[in-house]
Amino acid sequence: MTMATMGNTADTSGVCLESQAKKSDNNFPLTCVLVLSFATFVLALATTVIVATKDFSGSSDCNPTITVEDEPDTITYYGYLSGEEGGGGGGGGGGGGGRGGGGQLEPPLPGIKRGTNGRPKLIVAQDIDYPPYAYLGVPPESDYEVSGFGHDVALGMGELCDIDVTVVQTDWANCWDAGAIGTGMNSAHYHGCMTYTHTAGERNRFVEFSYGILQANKPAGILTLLDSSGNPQISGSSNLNGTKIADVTGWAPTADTLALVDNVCSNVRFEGYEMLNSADYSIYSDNSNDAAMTMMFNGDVDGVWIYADQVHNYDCNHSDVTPEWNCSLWEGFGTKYAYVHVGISEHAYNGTTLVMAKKGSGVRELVNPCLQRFMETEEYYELCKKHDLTTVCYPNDSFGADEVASTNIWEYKTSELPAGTECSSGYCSCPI
Ligand SMILES: *[C@@H]1O[C@H](CO)[C@@H](O)[C@H](O)[C@H]1NC(C)=O
Ligand SMILES: *[C@@H]1O[C@H](CO)[C@@H](O)[C@H](O)[C@H]1NC(C)=O
Ligand SMILES: *[C@@H]1O[C@H](CO)[C@@H](O)[C@H](O)[C@H]1NC(C)=O
Ligand SMILES: *[C@@H]1O[C@H](CO)[C@@H](O)[C@H](O)[C@H]1NC(C)=O
Ligand SMILES: CC(=O)N[C@H]1CO[C@H](CO)[C@@H](O)[C@@H]1O
Repeated sequence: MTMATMGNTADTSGVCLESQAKKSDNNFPLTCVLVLSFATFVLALATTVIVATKDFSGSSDCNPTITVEDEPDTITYYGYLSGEEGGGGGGGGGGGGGRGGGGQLEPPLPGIKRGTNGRPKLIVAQDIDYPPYAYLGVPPESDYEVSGFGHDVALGMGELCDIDVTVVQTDWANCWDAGAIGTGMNSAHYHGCMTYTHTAGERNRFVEFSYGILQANKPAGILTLLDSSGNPQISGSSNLNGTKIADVTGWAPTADTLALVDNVCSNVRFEGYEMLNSADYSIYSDNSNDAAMTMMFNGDVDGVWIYADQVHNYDCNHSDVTPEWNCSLWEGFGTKYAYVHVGISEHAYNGTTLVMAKKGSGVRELVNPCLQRFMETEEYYELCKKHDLTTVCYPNDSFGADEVASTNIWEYKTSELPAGTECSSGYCSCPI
């Protein structure tokens, strides 16, 4: 086996690989199963061997193949189950223990007990510096647990469809790092990471996304400094040729997507710029957004390619969550710096998603049918209201007409900003 292949499979189980390296005879899948089972959970050993043997027997290597059947049209939520097991599981877990509920309910994770009794288990991760999507909860909301819109939707969905959802904390870089899948997710520390934007370009080569839990609500923008008379350092009509732009490493919009985007003020594509990674400036800050801002203030770059609502979300004047970023860096919006572009949407296929998971893992099929049902409930509406997201949620019958109409200023394309919007508001209109 080449190093390249090993790299690809290492995530599923390092244990497996070792045994694979030692044994290359026909028995190895079984060995593999045994080692794997031992490493997971002794109590579940007997069941797991029976189940796993069935699942692995046709597999020519140690990489457990999980078969995702065609979307069943009657069992709405466990798209992950095969027809046979779906019958047992779909009945709401009534089938009980043993074989009936012991099928492959979810992709296996090393060191994690599998879901049983027809209840799939879903372990999803988030960081805590991205309000209102993912932040550190404080009393009375929660006793310093991971919190946020993603967390709430995941748990609500799990309750609706009998999926055991656990939310854990991680660094975003474990999910998605500079231009590639993060090591935490690639090594299957969890099934997926929450509240990622389904961007175009590079992410789709490594990961799959569930449906969006918010409409395409995460437009991109470009920040630049304002001079003493309030004029932006990068003109709104510039194609960025010859400029240096900071990418907020690990965050959408991803660096590659700026080249997919038109400048709506001059109707040309952006090109000829140099993109610098904020992760390479971690001496400034471990927080990629803070590092990118510092790069701009220090003159390392002319602009920052960043979410169009990031300044709003990092405004400590309005935020009621514990800031996990440097508040003073974001002061002076409209005086020291401003967006020279907002409302850029070509960088994404969908807004904020519930789960980003390893490509081909089948997590999407596990989550989507249930998510769709949850998003039709009143509880979804209540969560949108709680997090002040009603205008960007997907409305269902619980939403009042007045709650779905308004558009946030950063969602307008720069050429369509309300007349009279000036850089002093933080959002520059196109130059006349
Ligand atoms: C985006 O999310 C919506 C709402 O959940 C869903 O209907 C749609 O299929 C999603 N699109 C993609 C490309 O996943
Ligand atoms: C970028 O600038 C260089 C040097 O001024 C020029 O030669 C080139 O044609 C420009 N390219 C574009 C696409 O504007
Ligand atoms: C926060 O940013 C300011 C610049 O606005 C800087 O002077 C300060 O050192 C930063 N604080 C930390 C903790 O990084
Ligand atoms: C927060 O308020 C202070 C004082 O009014 C102001 O200087 C600062 O620019 C504000 N911060 C942002 C991000 O708007
Ligand atoms: C008012 C509104 O948009 N209602 C929608 C709620 O969700 C259901 C299911 O997606 C839609 O059919 C309704 O149109």
